[in-house]
Amino acid sequence: MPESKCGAAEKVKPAASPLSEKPSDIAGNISYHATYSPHFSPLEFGPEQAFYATAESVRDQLIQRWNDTYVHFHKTDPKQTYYLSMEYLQGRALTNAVGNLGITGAYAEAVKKFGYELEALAGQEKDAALGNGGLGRLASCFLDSMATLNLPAWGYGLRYRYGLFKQHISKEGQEEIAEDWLDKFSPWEIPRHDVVFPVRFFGHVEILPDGSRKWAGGEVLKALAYDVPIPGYKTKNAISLRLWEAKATAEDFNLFQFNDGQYESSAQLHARAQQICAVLYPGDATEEGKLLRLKQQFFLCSASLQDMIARFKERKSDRVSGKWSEFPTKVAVQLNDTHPTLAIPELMRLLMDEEGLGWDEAWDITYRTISYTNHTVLPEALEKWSQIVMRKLLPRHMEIIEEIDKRFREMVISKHKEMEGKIDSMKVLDSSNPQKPVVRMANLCVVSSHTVNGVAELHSNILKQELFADYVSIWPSKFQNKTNGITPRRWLRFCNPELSEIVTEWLKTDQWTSNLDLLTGLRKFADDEKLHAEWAAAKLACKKRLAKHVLDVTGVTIDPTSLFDIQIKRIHEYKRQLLNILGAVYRYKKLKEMSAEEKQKVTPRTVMIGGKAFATYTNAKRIVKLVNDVGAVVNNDPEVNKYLKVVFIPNYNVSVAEVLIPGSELSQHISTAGMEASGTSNMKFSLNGCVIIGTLDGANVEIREEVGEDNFFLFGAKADQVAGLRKDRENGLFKPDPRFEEAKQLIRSGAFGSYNYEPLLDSLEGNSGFGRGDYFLVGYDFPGYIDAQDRVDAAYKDKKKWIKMSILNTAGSGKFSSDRTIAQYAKEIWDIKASPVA
Ligand code: B1H
Repeated sequence: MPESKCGAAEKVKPAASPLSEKPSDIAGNISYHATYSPHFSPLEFGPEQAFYATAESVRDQLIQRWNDTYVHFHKTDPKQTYYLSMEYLQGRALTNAVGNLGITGAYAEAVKKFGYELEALAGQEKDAALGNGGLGRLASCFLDSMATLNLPAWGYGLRYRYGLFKQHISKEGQEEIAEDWLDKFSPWEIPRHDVVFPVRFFGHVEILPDGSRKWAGGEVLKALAYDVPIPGYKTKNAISLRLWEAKATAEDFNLFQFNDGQYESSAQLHARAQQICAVLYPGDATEEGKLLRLKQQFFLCSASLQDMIARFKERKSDRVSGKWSEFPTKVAVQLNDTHPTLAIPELMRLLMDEEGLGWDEAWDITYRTISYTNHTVLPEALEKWSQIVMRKLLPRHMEIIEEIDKRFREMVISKHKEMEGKIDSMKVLDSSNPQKPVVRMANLCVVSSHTVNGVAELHSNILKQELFADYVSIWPSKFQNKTNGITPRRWLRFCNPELSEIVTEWLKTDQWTSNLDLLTGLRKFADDEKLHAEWAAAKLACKKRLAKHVLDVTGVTIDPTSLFDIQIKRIHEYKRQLLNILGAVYRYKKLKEMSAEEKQKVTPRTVMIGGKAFATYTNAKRIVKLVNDVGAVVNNDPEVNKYLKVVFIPNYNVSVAEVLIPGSELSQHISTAGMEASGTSNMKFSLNGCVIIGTLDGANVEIREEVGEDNFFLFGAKADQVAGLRKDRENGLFKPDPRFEEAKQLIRSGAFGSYNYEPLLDSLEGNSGFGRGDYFLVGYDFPGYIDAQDRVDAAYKDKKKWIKMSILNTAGSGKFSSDRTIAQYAKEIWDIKASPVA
């Protein structure tokens, strides 16, 4: 039971105005919320209660800005972007909100009056984890930049009841537990009982007397909006993340059945509504799972588009012309990957069936409104939906998709005869397997969007040269690159106050927080001894904070003077955590073979690996287990544990990243070249003065260019070699390095326990097929990786050299601000302009 702070609240005077930024008024406002927005017994004012009251007080500040921004956009009626995403990884909001509003100091002082540290209260908050990984976190960084750049832009998503699962590590490996982020309530969301739209599923298409078509029947749920205000940094603008919740109403409740004791059947639609927003990414191994995922996607698209259209009409009254053709001059819709593709047929349906437009006009509007970002070229991640399921769930949309496909094929034949032979791979509907005809969602996006973009130079080139090459001949200017970015507020300013202060002091300005290119100004001090001393002290402080986290969550003590080497990301074979752990196993073996004197020369290292494996991805779970098993042996081996520790960081999420990244010195971004579209944690590490060991993949390529080749440990096959190397392997031309064999052999010998690792190790052997035959080229890249690690060890011994590399990483990170990325989207895709609240 936390210490009761009962009575402390009453000592503080009520606030003069909820918006005062004076610490005493803020304290009054907090005490007001503790009393009048009560969620707990009035006798309690422990850290948790204090967090909620503080958050509600901050929310007052946010709502004022959010209201002002809403009214401002309404009056000025600018073109507005809507970012449609199935995922947002918002993490915690308190520190970010007070930081962006510039009231951190005032709030810190205010909560002190109750005997609390702001940081400790911030630690009470649960992460909003409505996303899986990079794609969801990118969406959240983008919202921060949209608000900061004063852009008229909103995000739309789903309000999942349970976010991404909590990862528990047991003797068996990873276990998944539902993440109850709404366990109490979220202080940041505003339920909008005035914003509700109907969303239909199933049913049939009716042909009306005038020949028009209408979707009818089936079941209709309600979408209820929850608004999460997103404050910009140092601006009065606050935009919205609008999350939809599925609901059934009283009309759907069968009181007769209920009174008859048939409780379950009396509320069937309510149960189905709950399923829609129950979890992010339900398992889709079953047909039911697939159907639910498709329902989720449509639910997001339909509610969001109805909302946009309602807003377009609402603001129309102030415009001279109210024509539908103006819609694309007022609305831009960005699809975050193919997950919200159904926005395309749904916009067509709404325009034709609900608003009475003809096909050509509706198509012109849709095409000019929609743009699509591709985030992956992995074949298994390219969505394909069964035509049979689609027709059952969304009969009218299936008709529209068929018509889009037909018109596309006709267009190719009439205008691009030379491409006729390519139609089969370009068309939207693939019925080549009559048992399993599918809709190819990426093709539907490319055909229906005015712009398609990749997320890093290399990835965008692969899209143009491989995945979408045929379309480039038809639409040469449709394809663009927008290299991803990260918000410098959360990912340096707020998560790493130690380094931020140094940067501000040496640049003599804190403007870098919203103009990250200013970091290049650090380059001229890269050899300055005073800066080196300050830099090293800041890093050490962050490493100590990280060591404390590791001790708290794993019980393992790590040495803050050892080299902190981190790989944190979703566990996936293409990301090659297996290469990392095999490298650690090899290092362990060499240490065991060394004499005491030889060991003295070794660079002590702590290898940390963290990340969640998708619940049904067996090999990824085996990797988690292997890392834990290797750690258990290495960390308890007195002969080596002064020189090597291996730690699995459980339950990696946004707030854990905020502790790990500032404390890192080396970070691993070692995917098979061509497979990681961009990566964004690589940018966060580099920004925090961490040196990268990596392949020429995704955004690594551009990071290396920016920070300088000497400040990046490169190894591995290049993207354009990968196909050839796989072929060589199939032809028996691959000769494994003996060091690679030694590492695998040690695992096979049972040195790390008796768990059956054979299926995992077997994936690295043989010469054929996906999953076997080392598809991800771990064996091929292993020797280059070990050599690069040797270069790391040598460089780390030279403290001066290392700190200089660290400084030059931070100094070269300006390009990777999401402010730059979003400014490019705004200008080159959305055609929207800043609209600051006066
Ligand atoms: C990325 C995904 C993704 N690409 C399917 N694709 C999903 C695919 O739930 N699903 O079905 C969820 C997510 N995520 C990542 O996007 C890329 O792998 C990263 O390289 C990239 O940095 C990130 C943001 O662009």
